[in-house]
Amino acid sequence: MKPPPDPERRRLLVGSAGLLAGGAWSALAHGARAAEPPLIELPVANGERYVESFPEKRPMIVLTTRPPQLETPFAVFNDGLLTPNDAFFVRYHNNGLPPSIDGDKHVIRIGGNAVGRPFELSVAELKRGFRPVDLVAVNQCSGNSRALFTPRVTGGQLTNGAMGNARWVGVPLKDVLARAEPKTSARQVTFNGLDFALRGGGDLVKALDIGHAMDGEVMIAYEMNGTELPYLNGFPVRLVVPGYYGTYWVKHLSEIEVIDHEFEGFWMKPAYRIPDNDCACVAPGTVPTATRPIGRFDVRSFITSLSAGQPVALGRRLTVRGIAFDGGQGIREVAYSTDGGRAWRPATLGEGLGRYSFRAFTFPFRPEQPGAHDLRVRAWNRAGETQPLQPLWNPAGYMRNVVESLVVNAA
Ligand SMILES: Nc1nc2c(c(=O)[nH]1)N[C@H]1C(S)=C(S)[C@@H](COP(=O)(O)O)O[C@H]1N2
Ligand SMILES: [Mo]
Repeated sequence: MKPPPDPERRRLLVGSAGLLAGGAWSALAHGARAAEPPLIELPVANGERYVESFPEKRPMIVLTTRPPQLETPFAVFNDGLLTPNDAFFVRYHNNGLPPSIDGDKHVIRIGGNAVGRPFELSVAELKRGFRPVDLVAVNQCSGNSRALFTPRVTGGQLTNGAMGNARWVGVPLKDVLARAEPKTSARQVTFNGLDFALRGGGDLVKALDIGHAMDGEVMIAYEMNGTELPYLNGFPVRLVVPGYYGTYWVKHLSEIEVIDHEFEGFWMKPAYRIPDNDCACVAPGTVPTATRPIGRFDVRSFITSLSAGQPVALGRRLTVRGIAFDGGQGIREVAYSTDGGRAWRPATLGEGLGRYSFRAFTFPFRPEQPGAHDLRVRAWNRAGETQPLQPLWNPAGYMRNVVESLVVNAA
């Protein structure tokens, strides 16, 4: 159900009526001593993590509390193709979160040296004055699965839960930019949000090439899975860049600039860059000679209905379920192996919600021998791109997509 529209809608992060009234942060904000939250052990070295609720979130795997960085418990991906808002992962770079955000009164400024008519747009005007579009798309952090890199790399030690699939409603960025009358000198468009760097560090500003920004698919979204965006996922508006890593999906969007040059802010250079070669990889432990900004997702697939080490019944037939996705070509095929990658057979593709969505698949599995069974899945997209059988490495720990092995135990 959609909440009724409320023009005075405002979100408070701190305060008695605010989002912090419950959960982990209220204890921090008020200096109270919180009860020890539950711990889980992720299947990586130093994998101990707290599991805590944050505003509008069910218990999530906590990477850091300030800023909040929350990973989705992997079992959620087996519940349905869309990731519920209260389980959607959260990533921030900086400590400074706005204590309150206006809903429909929040303003986005559109300007820069390559527009003819800079203007300001409230969220109410955005919703009223433009034709909405609706798209299901995966948001995935560049560093999703980083904790699985060998040798280990620095950065948030995420397992596989820094991704999610949602139905986004918003306005094509193209239509908003057109109103500002971009000049022929326009080269890039930059995006900034309300969050900020409290002590040092750089405000997160991201850039897209003008052609990409004007492709009609990039969206300023104000709805996620049929309701307003949760505060921690960008309330009241965020950029949705279908098929591209989450770093470009700027939250609490407040400033858009069309510029006549290539933007070189910290979060475009040197951050969020990948080796400038076909595999986006280098020999483990080495540094790339040339880099480019990270772009589209590579192809990935995961088994969701079983977890590592899970006991399965000997001789009983199981239907194993999973999800696959890529950067927007769409998934063409998923293969599976139940013997550690020696024999492969086609899985059955299931429901999909468009070429930017998770795509479901299933395959049958009947363990005939007691003991360990090594299950693997591998997807191909419509361009023939697939997942490597051996892991690729880069120093930032981005874009992991190796065919993973999931070992279950038959008894
Ligand atoms: N304003 C703002 N937007 C941001 C970020 C941020 O730090 N601040 N991080 C980006 C990164 S790196 C990712 S992976 C996505 C994560 O989106 P989510 O927190 O809604 O899951 O937000 C992006 N947008
Ligand atoms: Mo990210």
